[in-house]
Amino acid sequence: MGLVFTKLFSSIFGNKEARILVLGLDNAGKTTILYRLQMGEVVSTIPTIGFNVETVQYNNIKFQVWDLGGQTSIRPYWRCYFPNTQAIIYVVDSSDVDRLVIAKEEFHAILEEEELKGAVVLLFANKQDLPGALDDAAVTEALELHKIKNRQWAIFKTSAIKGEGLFEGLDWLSNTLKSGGG
Ligand SMILES: Nc1nc2c(ncn2[C@@H]2O[C@H](COP(=O)(O)OP(=O)(O)O)[C@@H](O)[C@H]2O)c(=O)[nH]1
Ligand SMILES: [Mg+2]
Repeated sequence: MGLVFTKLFSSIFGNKEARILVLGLDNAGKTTILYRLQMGEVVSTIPTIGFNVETVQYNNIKFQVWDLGGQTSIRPYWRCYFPNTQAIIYVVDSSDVDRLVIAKEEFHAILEEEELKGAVVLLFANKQDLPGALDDAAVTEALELHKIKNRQWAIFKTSAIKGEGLFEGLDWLSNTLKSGGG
């Protein structure tokens, strides 16, 4: 995947600083995806009052990952990470049906953020290998994706463990960013 990543993303942003946020509830599979992409060393930091941010830097592109949900007091600190964000990759545990409502609320709250208004959204309906996992259509409905306005988005079925679907999603993302989205 490291090579694939180079191919897809090396020419998109030129020398411009770019940020791609990988977000979702804890246990969705975000960290697994980050390692799967094999773009470089994952650096883990706890910058302020206790939320963990994982960063992989690839040329001028920063991938940054943290868990949504939980404490509302730390949310204002998230905003430090919003400027220059071209894309959000939102990861859902498709087998965690009980928490889909929370996943939906967190997702739409993020989309409300002023500094993220221009960001393209790629959703991963992850953990498709697990029995009982909802498919992309069911996750689309549960997350009320039809409510997304004025933004390019797409959802892909993935299994981060098996490495399935990730490339297809990133391919869509790079093409969308190339054609001026984000
Ligand atoms: N079966 C299955 N397990 C997964 C998948 N992706 C992640 N996991 C597992 O789910 C757990 C949480 O993954 P992690 O990447 O730490 O989630 P994060 O909290 O979003 O960073 C770990 O035990 C992973 O091995 C997947 O596609 N299928
Ligand atoms: Mg993690």
